[in-house]
Amino acid sequence: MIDLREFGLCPEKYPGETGGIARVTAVHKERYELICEQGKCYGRLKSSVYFTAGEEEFPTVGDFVKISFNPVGDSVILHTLPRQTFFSRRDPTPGYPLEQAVAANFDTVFVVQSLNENFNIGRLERYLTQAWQSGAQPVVVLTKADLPGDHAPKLTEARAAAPGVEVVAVSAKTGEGLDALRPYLLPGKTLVFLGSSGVGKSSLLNRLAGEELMETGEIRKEDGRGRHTTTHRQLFRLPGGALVIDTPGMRQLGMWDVTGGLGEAFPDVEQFLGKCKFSDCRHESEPGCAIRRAIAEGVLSPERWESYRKIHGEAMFSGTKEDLRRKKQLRNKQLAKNMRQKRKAGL
Ligand SMILES: Nc1nc2c(ncn2[C@@H]2O[C@H](COP(=O)(O)OP(=O)(O)OP(=O)(O)O)[C@@H](O)[C@H]2O)c(=O)[nH]1
Ligand SMILES: [Mg+2]
Repeated sequence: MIDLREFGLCPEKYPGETGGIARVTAVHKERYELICEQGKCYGRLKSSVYFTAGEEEFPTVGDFVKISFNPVGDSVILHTLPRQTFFSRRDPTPGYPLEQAVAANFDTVFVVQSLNENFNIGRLERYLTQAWQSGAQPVVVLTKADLPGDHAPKLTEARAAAPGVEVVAVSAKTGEGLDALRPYLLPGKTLVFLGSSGVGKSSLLNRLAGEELMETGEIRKEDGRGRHTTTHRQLFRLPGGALVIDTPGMRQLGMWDVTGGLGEAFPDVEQFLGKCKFSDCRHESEPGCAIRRAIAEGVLSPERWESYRKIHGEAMFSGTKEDLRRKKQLRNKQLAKNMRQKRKAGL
């Protein structure tokens, strides 16, 4: 029997749930890889719960789910247990502007960028906003520290863009800096790696694991971009007992409602909000604008204000609960229909 606490389950967070719990370790199209008390198994969603009723959250990697275990075939996933933390983006399915959970139930988010052409403060700020929104603690991990050049200015820039967040430079190649990550790699704790393709997420995972758990791929010579080597999300248990979720570098990172995350990612900006003379101040040329004053007095960086404004403008604010519920039902029904059609066509 496997003790799911070794896979991050905190039973006290799910009072009243006795047995039949599994953790999602990987998501394939319609099939989920799970770890449960009996060991590794596969599961499929119970259609009447997930599609017909259409309100249940689709499981994502890291989720805890209730299952009906089947020792000879696929188990049935009955219910997604409430998430403690989750990282979400806008569902890229055309026509369904909904929230999509990318990973769930992690303690720490490693926001990964590499110390080459990939390094980009705007992207870092976006990832950090989403990481804070997830409810977990972000850490900025700058990879490829072995590459030639002086990385100090990039570290300084990253620290300025990540108030209250630890910024570490590491190399999966030489092992440099990895000790700084140890405090996050504790038994039963889950971390998720997020960052663009080619930054070295899977390489870092392999280095920490001491074996080739995930395939890695060369980046393009022309622009340093990755080739989307990792194609699915997967949770691994490291030899020391920490759990790591590796994700594919995501092309579009559409932002869902990040109201809370913005406040935590931009405490330097937020401290001046709500202090203007007019409550509907647009922070343009209105008199008594606290933001403009802070910038003029040099206590707020204009770049940080600009980033905040941009991210705020991009985020999707979720509308009413009723509106969302309806959209979700519609989408789930449409998905169920697509799946039936594919099955009929033998795809
Ligand atoms: N010099 C150097 N190269 C590295 C390091 N880490 C990764 N790389 C290289 O960067 C390339 C991409 O690494 P991956 O680990 O596949 O990147 P990834 O972030 O998992 O990319 P996706 O799976 O596409 O999202 C490979 O050629 C690696 O060898 C490092 O610390 N130093
Ligand atoms: Mg990868």
